[in-house]
Amino acid sequence: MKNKILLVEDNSELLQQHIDQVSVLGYESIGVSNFKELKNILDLEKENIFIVLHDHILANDLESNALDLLMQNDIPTIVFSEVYNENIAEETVFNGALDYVVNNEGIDYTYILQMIERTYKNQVVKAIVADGNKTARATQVNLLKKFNIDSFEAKNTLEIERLLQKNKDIGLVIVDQSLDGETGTDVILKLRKIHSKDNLAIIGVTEHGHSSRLAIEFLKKGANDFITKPFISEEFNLRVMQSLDTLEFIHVNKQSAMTDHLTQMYNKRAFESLGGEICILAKKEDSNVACAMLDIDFFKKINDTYGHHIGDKVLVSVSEIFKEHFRKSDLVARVGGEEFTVLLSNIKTEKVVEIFEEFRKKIESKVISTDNGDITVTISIGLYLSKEYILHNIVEKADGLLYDAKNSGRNKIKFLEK
Ligand code: GH3
Ligand code: MG
Repeated sequence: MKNKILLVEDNSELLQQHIDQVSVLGYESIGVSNFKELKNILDLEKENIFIVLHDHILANDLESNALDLLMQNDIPTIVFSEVYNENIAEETVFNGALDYVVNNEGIDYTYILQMIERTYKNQVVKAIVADGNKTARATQVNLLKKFNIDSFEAKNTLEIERLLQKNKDIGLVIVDQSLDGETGTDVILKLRKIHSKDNLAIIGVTEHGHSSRLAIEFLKKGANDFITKPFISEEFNLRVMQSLDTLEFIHVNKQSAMTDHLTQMYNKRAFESLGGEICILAKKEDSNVACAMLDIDFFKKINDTYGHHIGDKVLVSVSEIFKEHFRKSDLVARVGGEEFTVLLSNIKTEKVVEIFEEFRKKIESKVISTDNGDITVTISIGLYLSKEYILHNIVEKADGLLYDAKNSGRNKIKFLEK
């Protein structure tokens, strides 16, 4: 991913001020103060720059040429100025800048920093522009491109659905009211039956001079937002930014609600939700499901001997072995203090026993270094393989087997296939 910010500023004091401001976001920044330097930097670093901050008032040859050169190179550029001039603002954005930011009491970095963050993250977001009119589609595709968003074009629900199925990184659909044989409101209604508001942002675009009734209909049918034609690109950008920020906020919160803070593994809630999905899919495909309950042996003794913080360190070390040993497609979760669950489907008997036996050995041989000396732990495992698909029941069976493993000496697997 491109990760550098380019600052175009002829005043060295201001340049340093901008560098200090953007450094809080953790991106690397490069400054240029004349046109020659700009050309050299673009030759060397073009592939690494995701945004440019460009001072509007520049003293030397930068003023007339810099923006043109940046636009030729398709690099998202925010022009800022301490003096407001409506004509210049419009002309600058019209000529291809992403935004024109003004503040006559010094530069307001809050908004600029937001734009920088969004433009950076947009590198991994894709969008669909659905409009019956080719020119209108092209205009919006261009606007999104300036904002670092790659987009696809579509004319109806079928095309949108095909694109969504093929490209899981699509986060935004912009739907015009006039499409090929359909209305935008109908399309939104259909899309919302499959794609929820917290997974896919939809912005409805009203027709020229339309009443606010249509905007209301868009929102009622499930659009996250709407925009009224004719719009200026700044408004378009802001609405896109707002929708994507909200989507991301929901995603981060969801992730956090499903994650165990100490180990960053899935928690019990995530296990129940994702485990349920694995069972439904396995049933559909008539695959078997393996469920393992794992519990660290005599963990209480570690806390009692070394203290709770060392116990935590042991849990983190064990979680790292889980992450390294199991595949991304296996569901692994910390479901209790020192208790873990693994769920995998479509697996042969010998293979599943081998996987867990290897894991047991890895835990046993791992030496965990702490301030209080080296620690080793062992783990007991209950493993149940079956064609049963009710999560609660198979977890209970695996739990019973874990109990047997504990009672028959610990540091072992009790396996049952049904
Ligand atoms: P067994 O072999 O029978 O499983 O014995 P055990 O000592 O591992 O099991 P027991 O259930 O008696 O004790 C589990 C301990 O795990 C008690 C609890 O304080 C500790 N524990 C639970 N969650 C955490 C945690 O997040 N951090 C730490 N350090 N300890 C925890
Ligand atoms: Mg235990």
